[in-house]
Amino acid sequence: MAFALEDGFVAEENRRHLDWLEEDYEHVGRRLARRGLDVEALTGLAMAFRVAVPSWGLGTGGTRFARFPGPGEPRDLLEKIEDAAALLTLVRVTPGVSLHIPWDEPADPAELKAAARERGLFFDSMNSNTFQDQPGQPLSYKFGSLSHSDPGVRRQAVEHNLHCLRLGRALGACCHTVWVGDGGNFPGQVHFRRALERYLDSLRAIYAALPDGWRLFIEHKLYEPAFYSTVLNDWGTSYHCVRELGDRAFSLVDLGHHAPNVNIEMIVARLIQFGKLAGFHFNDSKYGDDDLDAGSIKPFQLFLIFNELVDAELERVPGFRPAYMLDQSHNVTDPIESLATSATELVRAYLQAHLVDRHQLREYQERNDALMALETLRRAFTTDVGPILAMARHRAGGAVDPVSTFRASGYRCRKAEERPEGAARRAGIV
Ligand code: LRH
Ligand code: MN
Repeated sequence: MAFALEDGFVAEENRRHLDWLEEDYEHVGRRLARRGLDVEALTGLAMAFRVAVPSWGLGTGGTRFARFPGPGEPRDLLEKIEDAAALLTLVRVTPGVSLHIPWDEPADPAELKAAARERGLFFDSMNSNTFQDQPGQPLSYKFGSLSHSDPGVRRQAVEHNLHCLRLGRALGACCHTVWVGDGGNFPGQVHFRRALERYLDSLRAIYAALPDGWRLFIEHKLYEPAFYSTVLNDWGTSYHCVRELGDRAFSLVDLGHHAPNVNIEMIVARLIQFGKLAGFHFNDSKYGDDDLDAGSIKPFQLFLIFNELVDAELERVPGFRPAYMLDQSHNVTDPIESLATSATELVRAYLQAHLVDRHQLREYQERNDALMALETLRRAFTTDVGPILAMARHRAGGAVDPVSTFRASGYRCRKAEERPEGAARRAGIV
């Protein structure tokens, strides 16, 4: 019987924290009450927050230089599901799992769906992969996929996406995410307008096969693996494409897919206003698409993004239904610990955005009082909501302190015994 992180163990560990938690929770409650804020309502919001986990983030990630797998790595889909269940036991906000095909091609979809459901998990977005060639694949994606100059390659790539849709239906997923690495490394290599037209044409074939009730997400990216031009390079091009495709197509924002210093929160506001925000691949970065842990490098930017999201949520903007997903590469940390702390940083930014006095902010904006407008946001961002996050996890049956509870459980050591080294199959990126 595979070792699992039990609710009872988590509750046992929590008992060591309850005294200070109650005290700190009371204190933050009193402070927020003075600002007209209800700590119980905020705790409810934290408990209701949801973010999907990338199956490819449960194994150790790497770079083009190397990957250093850790002990007890998940070697197959079922072991990734075990680890996603352990994460859910700790933080309680991650029941959804995003799959990447063919990295996660299940032998038996029904068996996989059942294995997930019995652990309180479900499948969120499907993700296609036409940025790598698979063994025995007739035509190569070396020079692109959905935008390739060869109609045969485009058909092969479209067929792969249709396969992902069929699989996703069997697994009970609800949306499909398309990211392609198509582009060029040198000026002149790719005709920008014809390549985009071919890409859009291929997407039309995928959109036409979208199961009822599903949404199609397309993901723009400035560069990599192409280093001069990328066919879907920015949000503007993405917005044009989803407008062309139809009501069930939306633009997904991966935080790492923008040039340094781009105002991502403003792109989010635009896509909300245009009714075309799919949702997010949350992560963080210092330079390129570093896929670092969310909130680890630019926590204020993460807060400002959630400030736009909460503003739209409170205004009940029509059609506003963003899908939150993590998309990270855990090269030097335990994937479960990174996913637990990253999920927590998203809930933190979301809660802090709910602390913004939006009535006051609007007044300052109308009066062009720039400094007090900034101060209004800063006051929310600098409010410690840690006790509320911990209380929300505790009330939901999760861990007051996820990382210390995970380490105290010895989960990874037990998995190292259960999952002997060397048998690990490539579980995702590189
Ligand atoms: C591309 C990307 C995309 C995935 C991949 C794993 O950089 O963000 O979302 O398919 O990472
Ligand atoms: Mn992504």
